[in-house]
Amino acid sequence: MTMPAEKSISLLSTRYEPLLLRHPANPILTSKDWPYSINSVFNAGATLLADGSTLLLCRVEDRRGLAHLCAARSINGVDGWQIDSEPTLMPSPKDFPEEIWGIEDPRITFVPELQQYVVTYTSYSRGGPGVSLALTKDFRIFERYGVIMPPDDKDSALLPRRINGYWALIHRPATSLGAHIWISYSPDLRHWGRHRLILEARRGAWWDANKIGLSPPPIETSRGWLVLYHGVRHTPSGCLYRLGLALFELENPAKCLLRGDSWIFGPEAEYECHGDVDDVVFPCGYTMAPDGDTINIYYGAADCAIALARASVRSLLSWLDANGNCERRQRAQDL
Ligand code: BMA
Repeated sequence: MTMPAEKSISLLSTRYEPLLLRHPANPILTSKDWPYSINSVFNAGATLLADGSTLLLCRVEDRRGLAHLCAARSINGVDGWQIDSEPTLMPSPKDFPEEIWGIEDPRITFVPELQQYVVTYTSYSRGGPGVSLALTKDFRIFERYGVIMPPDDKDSALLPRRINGYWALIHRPATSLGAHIWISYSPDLRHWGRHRLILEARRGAWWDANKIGLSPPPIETSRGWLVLYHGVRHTPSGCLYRLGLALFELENPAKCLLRGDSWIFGPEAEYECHGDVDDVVFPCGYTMAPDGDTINIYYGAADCAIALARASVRSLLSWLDANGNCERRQRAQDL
């Protein structure tokens, strides 16, 4: 018997095409790969080096529960990782007291004007998480600028070029308004101002209610800055971390052009659902493939491992065209 046309249409519309494809080698890095004793490795920043190889700056949690950063390098970005034999960047609470309880969740931006990588990371201070910044040319020697956004703030990344003469930082302060995404500007990477809320967590039953944050650094496309962000759903059995998409104007990244309503990626695989913290996918970095369209998204899985998913920028933009709206922008600008 053939199905009535209407019925088959509604059945079809309940399916969804996965936009991010998990790599079959997942998880690509775990504590077992580490050359020294650790508890777990997750939430890595990512970049391509000058020779085309991939560098991950991994959040490594030691067996005291405190995190440091450690670099892993691979020619193909999937396997054959060369991991630094000791921590690459350790918390330095003597000079930077805000790092007393560790440093976490780095995002890497290569800045052509400076010919350096800018790493923004969470420093875990007595007052809670803050945003710190360091510059490096080689991921061996770092110039630390210290805290650039005081607690409670995290999930930050620098845009790779100035906007109207100013550096722009996306970050996630937690204020009495909730945990939303903001942008701030600076003439010198040290002094920050013109703070503005750019994307608001939704409320109620939404997947991204109450708490959202930037995931990898924004991806510059001809249509705008493509932003993958995480949303946190509080459930009786814990938090669920999933990913959504939004697009911001190229020369005015405070302006949201489109935002998708549904999440596009969430914990489904075993290594995402079970770990030190269950049900977490948490990307902090991506690299662009030579075709200029495929992105490799590196994400922390269940606060225990690093995994890889691939996506096409063109498909992400088409999905936003079909599923995005800019209603929420109005709301954010009202606040
Ligand atoms: C967030 C961050 C991430 C972590 C996630 C799940 O608040 O601290 O580093 O992966 O929680 O625990």
